Amino acid sequence: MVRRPAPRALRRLLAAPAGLFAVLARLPGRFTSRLHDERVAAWLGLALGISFLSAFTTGLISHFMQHPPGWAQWPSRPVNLYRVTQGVHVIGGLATVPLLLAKLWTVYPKLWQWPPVRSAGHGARRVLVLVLVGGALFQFATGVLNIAYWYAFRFPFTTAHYWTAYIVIGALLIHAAYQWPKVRRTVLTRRTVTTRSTVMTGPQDAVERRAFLLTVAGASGVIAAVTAGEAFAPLARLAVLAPRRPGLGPQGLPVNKSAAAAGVTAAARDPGWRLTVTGRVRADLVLTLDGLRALPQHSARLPIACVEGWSAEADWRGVRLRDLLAMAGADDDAPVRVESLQRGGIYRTSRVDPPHRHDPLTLLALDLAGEPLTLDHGHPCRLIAPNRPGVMQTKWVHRLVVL
Ligand SMILES: Nc1nc2c(c(=O)[nH]1)N[C@H]1C(S)=C(S)[C@@H](COP(=O)(O)O)O[C@H]1N2
Ligand SMILES: [Mo]
Repeated sequence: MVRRPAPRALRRLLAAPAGLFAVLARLPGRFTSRLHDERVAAWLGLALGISFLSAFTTGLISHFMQHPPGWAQWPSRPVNLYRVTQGVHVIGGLATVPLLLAKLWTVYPKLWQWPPVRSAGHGARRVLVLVLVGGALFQFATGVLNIAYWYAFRFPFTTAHYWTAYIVIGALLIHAAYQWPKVRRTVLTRRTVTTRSTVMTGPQDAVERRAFLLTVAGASGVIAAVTAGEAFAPLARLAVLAPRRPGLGPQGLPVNKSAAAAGVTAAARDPGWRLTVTGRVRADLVLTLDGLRALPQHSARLPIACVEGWSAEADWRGVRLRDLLAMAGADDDAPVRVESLQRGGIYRTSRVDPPHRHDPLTLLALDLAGEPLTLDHGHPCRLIAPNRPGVMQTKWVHRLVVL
């Protein structure tokens, strides 16, 4: 039998993997910048590790403030605690983006290691890095889209962001444990080591390395500077990247959800509006707006601290929540559910646990900045309490249910 040569197309097809291999194997040689360096990677890794741990901790604080586990209650003081933790979460998170990009660029040649898997352990470490990088990019992308109010994704942001955080931090801890010797060798000691050709040891290299790291730190600093004003009023004019700014909005305060968007305009304007205190009370209490105004009024200067990072202080005035609950004869230790006129949406109600319930600064506010609340800020009345996420400062309140 005569063996005919394989058709040309088939030969090409067979040659393709070999060709691809040759291209890939040559690629690392093209990463000529001497900044693809172990020490640069270690410095960036250390900064990223600290930043991720900070984001994780402040993220957990925000999550558990909104979904308190049965056995723990958040204190209502210090007044600005949540404002600070959430500012650190969002502004710190944004400032981390240049660090992550620089780190990915620095270690990029490693992604082209050939062969891709050298052993089971090596393969596992590479999968871990893939999870870490993928998870981190996901957290940044969804976080940035969320604070820009661009809900481009179909899944619920908070749930996805919360659960991915555990995956990222788990992968990070294992990665950090594995990389720690490198960090110690390169960052935490002064000794110069010469391993592969990518390690830079000369004085010129040190200058180059420092310049690169300073540039990255500078980029982080610039991002922080142009967003910090969304939470820190003295920098408000610099906050060109912030979606909300203190001082901008009706009564000098930004609005996240307007009355129109919440679909409450007619109900909130209805002269027949009543506030009802009900649930586990001695007797239901029903008050008109004039009735509420006839009760002792108290002032409080408190911030709205939105989960999206912006925050702004304002002067509120209204009735203490604890006075209303006492009038209705509510049980002292019971939590309270504050209900809005709003019909749908997850933020139409919020829960007030005893520490906030008893705090004299927790008000059912009627006035803001010396005038009755505008419709968008929650007319006829809204909850305002210290150390509490903005999403739990319920607007257009019409019912308090003692649980
Ligand atoms: N009923 C109701 N209350 C709400 C919201 C909402 O969507 N519905 N949004 C909350 C959010 S996310 C924030 S940050 C604050 C903002 O209050 P402000 O618009 O008066 O600044 O209101 C909160 N109260
Ligand atoms: Mo918010």
